[in-house]
Amino acid sequence: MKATAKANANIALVKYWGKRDEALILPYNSSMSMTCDGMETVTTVEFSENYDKDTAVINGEELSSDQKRVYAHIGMIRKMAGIKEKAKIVSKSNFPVAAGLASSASGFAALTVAAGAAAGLKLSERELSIIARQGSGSACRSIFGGFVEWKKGTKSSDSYAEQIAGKDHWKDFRMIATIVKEARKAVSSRSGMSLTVRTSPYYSGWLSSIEEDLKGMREGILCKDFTAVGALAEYNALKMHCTMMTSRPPIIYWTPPTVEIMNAVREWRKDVESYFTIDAGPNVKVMCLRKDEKELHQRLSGLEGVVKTISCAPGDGASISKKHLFD
Ligand code: 2P0
Repeated sequence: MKATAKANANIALVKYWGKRDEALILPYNSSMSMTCDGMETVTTVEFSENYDKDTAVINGEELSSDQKRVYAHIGMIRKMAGIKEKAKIVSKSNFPVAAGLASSASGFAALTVAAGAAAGLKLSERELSIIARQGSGSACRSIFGGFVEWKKGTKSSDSYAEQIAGKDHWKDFRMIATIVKEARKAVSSRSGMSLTVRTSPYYSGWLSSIEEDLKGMREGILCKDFTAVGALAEYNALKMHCTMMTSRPPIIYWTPPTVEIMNAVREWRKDVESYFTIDAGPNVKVMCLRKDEKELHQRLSGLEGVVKTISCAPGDGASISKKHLFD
């Protein structure tokens, strides 16, 4: 009753922002993402009668109180499997967590696949996506590799992710995650999106324009039109941030380095085509093609506010691994 799984983070090209059902994590809008090679979480789960309570160690630290939803997720999977044994969970990510780098996506995707297998459940990718979604919305997309769409659905059983194109479809696409100096995270995406839905007068504009973004993004991905995908991803991210900024009280994730990178990317675009996207944090993700990856890495590294860059190609979906994190 022990299994290990790995899953990559994903970065949304059309963002998920707002829940119509907070308990089931059903979103107001569908979203699209790229699963990122090299931003990985590995998780081992063991159910055993030797354990008298659930425990979890994440990146070497005992689970903190704001991560208690990990136990709720394990409880749900235990119930589905009809077992009683308590779980030991050990999880490690190879990138900075809780800095707007989507660790909950890879985290809950890996947890779902590992716990499902450890509990003896035989689950399809679709079922895994539905379960992962209930841990953290964006995790449903990390079950799949390449380019992915999370369809908002009408109820829990039809709100899941599907692959639009595999990772080999567009091998030249790059997402450079840029970690900035002032990497604070003031508001969790969970409470941020709830506040936005309740208080921003622009949220209705976000929703009424989303179908057009999804359609354009799907077409851009399928025909590998970098200009269309980059420009639309940037536009969609700015729209999302405008809805947050117009919440009451406002949610502003940007710090001076965030704006410095945004301005630099727009300037560089004249000779090196690149676009940016930003999630629920100050870090900026820069999109480019493989031929410009080195040059952009150099330029980004030369900026005052940049601490580190992680370059990602389209990556694999979640999978079982044979190497456990504990004996
Ligand atoms: C996304 N984000 O589409 C958007 C863009 C952040 C900004 O999904 O509450 O950690 O666990 O469902 O998935 C981050 O939110 O939120 C996120 P919950 P999640 O990637």
